[in-house]
Amino acid sequence: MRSWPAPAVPRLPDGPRPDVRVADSSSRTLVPVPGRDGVARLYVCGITPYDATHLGHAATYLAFDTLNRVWRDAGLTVQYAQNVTDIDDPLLERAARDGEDWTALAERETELFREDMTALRVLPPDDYVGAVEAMDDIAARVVALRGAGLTYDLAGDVYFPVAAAPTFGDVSGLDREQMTALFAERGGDPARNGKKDPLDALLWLAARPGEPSWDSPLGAGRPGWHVECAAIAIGRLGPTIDVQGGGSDLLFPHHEHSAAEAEALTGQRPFAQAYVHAGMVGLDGEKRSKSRGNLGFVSQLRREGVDPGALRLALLSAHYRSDRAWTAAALERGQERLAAWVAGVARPSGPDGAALLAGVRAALYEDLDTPRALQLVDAWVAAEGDDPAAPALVRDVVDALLGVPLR
Ligand code: 5CA
Ligand code: ZN
Repeated sequence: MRSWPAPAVPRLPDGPRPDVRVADSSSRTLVPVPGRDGVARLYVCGITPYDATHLGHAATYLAFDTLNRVWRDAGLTVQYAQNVTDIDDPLLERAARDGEDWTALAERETELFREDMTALRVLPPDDYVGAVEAMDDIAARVVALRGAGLTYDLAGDVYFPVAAAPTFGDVSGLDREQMTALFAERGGDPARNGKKDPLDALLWLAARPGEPSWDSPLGAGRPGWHVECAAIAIGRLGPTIDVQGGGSDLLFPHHEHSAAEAEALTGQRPFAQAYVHAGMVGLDGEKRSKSRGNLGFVSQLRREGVDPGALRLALLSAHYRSDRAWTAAALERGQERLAAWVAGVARPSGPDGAALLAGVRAALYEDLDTPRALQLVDAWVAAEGDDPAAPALVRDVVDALLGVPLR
């Protein structure tokens, strides 16, 4: 698929740089993600294109954009792949509800997402891959699993048995009861008769009347959700990656199952060095819900004339891992901040710019502490100083690491 245009990223001067570390949901520790051979491999789960881009989506993609910018600043080459779940039940359900063709819905929402990401200056993935365009590859992976004896058939559908994954549960660290509850909530089918284990997940869904399907050696049908991401990640980034990213709603079953299926396919473990999860953004009072449809959309705020830089600062003002409410006050604070920072870098001189850069690096390299980075820039703006090179440097720091142009 077409990705979106890359914004320019200023190169920052050398200086002290700690190791990049991120919170890994699997080990529940901060782990260094320095990449191998100077390459950092990043897979971030993309949208299901029927309600893009709400502010929760935006917050999650900004978190991984910060990681991408930090890695580049650290001198690593980043290989970044992202999918688009452009065929799945929720998309078909929304299209049916609105009497719209599902392909038209998916194309329109994907295009809107590209426009929103461009406006927010999110660095584009190198590989932006739709499930539909990857169909043959995904089917081939399911065929490979079947050839290895790691699947079973149920009334024409193909399942991945969790019994084939010796470390199933290690990504999320959840117990069986918790897994079973979440599986039912998040698209699984624990109660289906004939499954060997309630937690087994669909790899291939045989064609249903009235639903789209694709021919394959498995018969006509379409892929399960988890193997879509496993196949695209392996196909584009190789057998193991540095970071598997997404919102915390993807921890189980999605990332648990896609890791198990990827490991079954490649024989290499762990699939990802770190499983990194952004917190859920909701409306006041319903923090933990996905709040689909009523959370507000990036495109709507853009239409209202909100500066995308202010929106970015508002979304980065909380730590990416915290579940949080979106409020009008956060946006106002982002707008005030942007104005103050623009004025701050327009001064003929300011406090020590190299010290600010070192501080921002230290904050962001340690689990993407954007609230701390924002406070450091606030403090720099609020203080006086006689470093004539500082305003231009701080402008570049904010542009390169926080993605906000100050002009
Ligand atoms: N297509 C799948 C992933 S393969 C999917 O979850 N799509 S999505 O459109 O529902 O979500 C896209 C991304 O936004 C996912 O990483 C998801 O975890 C994240 N996300 C969804 N809702 C929120 C929210 N309210 N707050 C933060 N992140 C969210
Ligand atoms: Zn995914």
